Amino acid sequence: SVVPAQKYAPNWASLNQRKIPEWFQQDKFGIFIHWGLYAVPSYAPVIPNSGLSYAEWYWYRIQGEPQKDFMAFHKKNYGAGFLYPQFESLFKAELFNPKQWADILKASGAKYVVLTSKHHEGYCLWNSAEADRNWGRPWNAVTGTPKRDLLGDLTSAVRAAGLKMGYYYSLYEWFNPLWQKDRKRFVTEHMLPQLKNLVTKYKPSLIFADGEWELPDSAWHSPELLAWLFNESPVAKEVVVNDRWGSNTRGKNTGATYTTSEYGGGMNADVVWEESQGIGHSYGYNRNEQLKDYKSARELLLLLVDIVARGGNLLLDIGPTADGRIPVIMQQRLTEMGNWLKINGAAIYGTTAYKQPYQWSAGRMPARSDKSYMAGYSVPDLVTPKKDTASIELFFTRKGKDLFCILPDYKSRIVVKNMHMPAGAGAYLLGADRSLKVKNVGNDCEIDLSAIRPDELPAELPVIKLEN
Ligand code: FUL
Repeated sequence: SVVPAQKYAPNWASLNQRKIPEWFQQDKFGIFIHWGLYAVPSYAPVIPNSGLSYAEWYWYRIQGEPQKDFMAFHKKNYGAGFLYPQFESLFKAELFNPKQWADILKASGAKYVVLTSKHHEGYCLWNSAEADRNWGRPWNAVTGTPKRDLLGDLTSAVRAAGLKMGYYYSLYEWFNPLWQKDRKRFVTEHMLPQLKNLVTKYKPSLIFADGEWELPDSAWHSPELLAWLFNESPVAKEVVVNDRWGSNTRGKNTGATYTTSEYGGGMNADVVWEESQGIGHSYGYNRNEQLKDYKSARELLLLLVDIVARGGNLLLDIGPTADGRIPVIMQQRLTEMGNWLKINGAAIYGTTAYKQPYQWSAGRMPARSDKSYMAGYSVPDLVTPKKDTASIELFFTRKGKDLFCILPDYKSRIVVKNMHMPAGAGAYLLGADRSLKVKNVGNDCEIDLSAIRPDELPAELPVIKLEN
């Protein structure tokens, strides 16, 4: 019998020969879902740009490294003797309707979904031989209180809506008894077979590994696991993986893996990358957040546009509730984003960053960092809000020879400095069947929007397509 040649060997030099499947960079926009037992207390202090505001870390904050806000909240509402695993019986997902979720996810304009199959707490949204072992109690949604394969049911609905399905999977589990006793055995007897079960059974298009920092990649057997994934697994062709495979892998091994930034931290726009963050300051649902803590639809669109203009993807997170709902305000945000994308999606999907020295036909484009090319607008740099307030006045994305200019605000006349429109090129407003007047003036190019009143604009953040 003929044994098929193994394309990739279990080492990074070989694994990095595999290029990231194209769909990932084309799709641009995904929805992250953090759902687990932490949805029951769903509490964290609201501290922008701090991991302390992550509600999904609740267990660790009361038991791993106790933190005062979490401790006080827990004691007051559940009692000091109430143990985190007792939340399991309160995680019922009784209103969970996968079709409703899929409709909302689809309406956002996102093309892929990434669900927490298992976060650091170890509780799984699907069942496997490994799930309950060592815990001495049901520790997954099928044998536990929901009595339902939450992951499987959502996967089917998401796929039926035409979106790709991927999973977040934490390599380690804070308090798994086997992890605490014998890490080597945890890796070989628990983590590896469990992740293989997830892949084989549900065939994800993407794996967002996490919780990798406790051990180096060799101790996790990550190169072997990825070789299996890329050579033999049922998703060998289309699967996309992130960069969290060991304490030594984040931001490295670009080629096989994409780089993950988190609330702006760790961003590197020179590689294939994906930014993730929530609508507020947490991934898991945090009941302690107020409306002012949530980004508006306009801010979320600016975030998306800013990231895509730098060549990245946005994985926007939502946190469903323990009873199985996507909070209505989150539904509203996602729907508004989708409404904008219906009109302006051409400027997002399948585009690349505009990068110097790119020549737009005979024209010249200004550098992304040149803040002088258009005057008048100032929007906060949403990816790194702490660092600076960049005055980004016009975002560019590119598709083939066409350029898209995304305007944070309406202006009757736009001057793009140091750019010339080539003869025969046209300018159009997306969503409105009108071409715009453009002329070259000196070194610059002027686009005239005065024939369109602001109230006639097809969308907030209007997009001008410069078509060659
Ligand atoms: C981090 C985790 O610790 C957070 O809880 C969250 O899941 C984020 C996407 O990754 O490393």
